[in-house]
Amino acid sequence: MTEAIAEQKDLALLLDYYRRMLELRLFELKVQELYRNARLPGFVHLYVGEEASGVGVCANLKPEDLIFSTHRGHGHAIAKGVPAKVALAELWGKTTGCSGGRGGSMHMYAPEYGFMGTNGIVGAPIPLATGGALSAKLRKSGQVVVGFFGDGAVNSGSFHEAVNMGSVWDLPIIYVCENNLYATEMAFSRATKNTSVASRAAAYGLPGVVVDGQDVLAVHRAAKEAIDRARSGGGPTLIECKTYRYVGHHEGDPGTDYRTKDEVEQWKKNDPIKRAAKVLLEAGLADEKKLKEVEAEVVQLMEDAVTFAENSPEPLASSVTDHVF
Ligand SMILES: Cc1ncc(C[n+]2csc(CCOP(=O)(O)OP(=O)(O)O)c2C)c(N)n1
Ligand SMILES: [Mg+2]
Repeated sequence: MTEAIAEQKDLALLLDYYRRMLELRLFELKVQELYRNARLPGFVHLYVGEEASGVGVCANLKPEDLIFSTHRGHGHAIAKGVPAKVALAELWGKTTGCSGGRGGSMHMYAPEYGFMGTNGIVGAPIPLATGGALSAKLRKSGQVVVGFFGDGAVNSGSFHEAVNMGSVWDLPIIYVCENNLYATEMAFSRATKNTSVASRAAAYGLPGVVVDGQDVLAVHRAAKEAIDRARSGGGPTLIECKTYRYVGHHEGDPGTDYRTKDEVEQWKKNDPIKRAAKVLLEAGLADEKKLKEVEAEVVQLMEDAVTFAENSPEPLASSVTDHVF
């Protein structure tokens, strides 16, 4: 295939990716609003700004493929196919949530969508995903597995141990580091001397790829290549998505003490959703009217999700010992 044809093929995906990224964005902004108005319980870390990573990776997976996620995982869940209303009901502690309202933000599971859970423990998704990939290989299931994690996880032993095992066993796995430059208030450049996550792949003999995490088609291309290789028995890849969170580490952190306003504004100028819109308009693949229509549909989807989740029942008190071993 010539490069021009490949580019046209990718562009044809962009309107769908634009919509998916908007779903992730508007879901999180709705969660923020509900949380700030004390309507939603719990503790949340939002994915605002990082949507191109989850969408560009997950859009290349099959429903039966598996992903393992982090504490910042609502976007991953929705990108893998968990309906927004089911994810929101989970945050709200309702029985209609994907984990019956018992998991909340950081223990949210939906295996029926190949979503193998958010995790409160930094670094945990890396060995968990490696185990999932070993299982897929032993079962000859044809599944590909993705483990998402942040820059804060790559100096933990779990990263080095699990990536080495994934490599030595040629597992069908993609390790996706969402490098948003900070782990809580700790800049990555303060926490580590080698700030290239992708370069660490060399230590374990697997390909390491760095990608502009604010460009959904760039993420898509890197992910597709890695996923195709993993599925055909070619082993794992480490992908480093360079990205940024616009919001604080969690709702409650203003996110202003350890980074400058200017830095945040610079990243916002490179917004993945705005960039996709610009490309769509320039390529004549959508006009302003079409983009507004898509946005209105997604806004409605979120309103419906709130109605669904808020009106769903709470678990019965008599069910308190269910699922307890
Ligand atoms: C093992 C462990 N250590 C510390 C924490 C506290 N903690 C929660 S999130 C976080 C930062 C994670 O940063 P990163 O992996 O870069 O993900 P990001 O929040 O940037 O998406 C820390 C230190 C934890 N949850 N688990
Ligand atoms: Mg980080």
